[in-house]
Amino acid sequence: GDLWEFDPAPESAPAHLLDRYKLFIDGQHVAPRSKKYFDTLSPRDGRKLSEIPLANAADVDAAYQAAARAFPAWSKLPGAERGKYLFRIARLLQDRSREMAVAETLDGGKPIKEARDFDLPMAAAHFFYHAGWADKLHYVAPGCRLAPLGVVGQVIPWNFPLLMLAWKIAPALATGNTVVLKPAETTSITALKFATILEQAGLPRGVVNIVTGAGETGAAVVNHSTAAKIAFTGSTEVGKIIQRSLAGTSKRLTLELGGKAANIVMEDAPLDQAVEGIVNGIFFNQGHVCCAGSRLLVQEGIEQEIIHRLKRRLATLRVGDPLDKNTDVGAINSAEQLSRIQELVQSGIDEGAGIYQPSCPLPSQGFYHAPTLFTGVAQSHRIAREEIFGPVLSILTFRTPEEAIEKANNTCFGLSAGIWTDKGSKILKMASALKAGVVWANTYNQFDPSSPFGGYKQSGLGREGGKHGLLDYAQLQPLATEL
Ligand code: TXE
Repeated sequence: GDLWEFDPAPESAPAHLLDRYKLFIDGQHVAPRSKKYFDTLSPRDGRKLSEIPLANAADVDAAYQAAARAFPAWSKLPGAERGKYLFRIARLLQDRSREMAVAETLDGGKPIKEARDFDLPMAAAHFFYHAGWADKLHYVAPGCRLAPLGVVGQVIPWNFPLLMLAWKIAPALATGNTVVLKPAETTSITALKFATILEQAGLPRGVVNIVTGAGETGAAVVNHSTAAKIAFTGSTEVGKIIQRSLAGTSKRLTLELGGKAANIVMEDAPLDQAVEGIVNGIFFNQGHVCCAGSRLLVQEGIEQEIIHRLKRRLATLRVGDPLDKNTDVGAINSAEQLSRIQELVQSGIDEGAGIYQPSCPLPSQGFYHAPTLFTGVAQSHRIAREEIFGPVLSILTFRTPEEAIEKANNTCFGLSAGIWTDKGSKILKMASALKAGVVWANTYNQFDPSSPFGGYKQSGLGREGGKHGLLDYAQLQPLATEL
């Protein structure tokens, strides 16, 4: 039947989601050597969905050995041949997008319309884009050869499981590396289903290996001696642990960590557009977004008007079952994440900010949080400083553009920012003063595989996407010029 019409009752979840999954090592679906599994729950109702292998050090070692065996042949393939595999993977993601979107939503809690209209098309777009680079690497750095690094270890988070996988795997393969990837423990299903796409694409065995588990498995991936590079997306806390553990090794490292983006609204901003952008900026994917516009900086004269409009708009958001096509704000990814959000919301109340939540009934089963606005927030409040990673917006004010910049930059993070104004000249001036890897003007959460994404300060190291992202997966060797 049509999966978009799929009956959300858990008993009717497609049988393939209820499987006990296997690791994907050396082109085979294998039971873990650890013989251990853990349950993955669906955040929409808190019920068990599947059993996921808990890979131990021996499993991770087998994955690295397979990737190392696959490396010589894969790295020597002509770029055009590698590109063909990436094109095939991209097309297979399109062919299987319904199945993958439903799995993403069931396993992770995001609204099905976002999985369908954002995650799946963007994941495919990343493979298409990098397929195009595979035979054009000589254009990335003219006069140089881009030599692959070897086996790369990749650890990804749970907010965009398949898309983060695409961000990691596509550039690694385009540049001729082989991969050991670990998805996040609450969202492993689409990565393991993706393994079947690799099989369908006929990717040579061992080129991509997928191991599942939690932090300990992640640490085994990061610290394996075969890894030439580690690419990590996740919390700043774990990013720092990884940075420390790699000190003194020659492994390359790229990190994409947390954020606390300022979304700046000037008095002359087009307000209808700005309100939509603010809502999208913080409630997209329940706010589980590293570049979420979680600090709203509003110019004083329009503060009350913006708050009034936001309250009205929040009341129209449909919060609930992520499998419902009309849902705007779905389920929080896990019980742990829900309690982290609740703790920070409580701190906002305790520290004296004003709280507003629309009256929306939340499902009694599963993990849900109402869209939340905090007004009268001071820069010292935890809700203005810490990443909440949930549907919670903190509103602060400023008087002058200079003050806006100062407040926007007053954070240990620097991943993204937004500016809303009628004046193009203000955009350019302010954007160049913002210490953020991405600055959106009169829009928010716009992504493209050709744009390098990454952070200033504690938001990370290196860039992903675009030509610059490729450089983080390669050694530059100057070509000998003819005498
Ligand atoms: O992240 P972790 P968590 C932020 C967000 C969120 C907080 C905690 O603020 O509330 O982090 O989320 C693996 N060595 N972000 O605890 O632990 C882990 O198994 C190697 C922002 O879920 O960083 C998972 O695969 N790997 C972020 C991945 O790291 C380890 C996205 C991320 O999990 C490890 C996610 C270790 N020692 C959370 N410990 C973003 N930048 O988008 C854990 N992992």
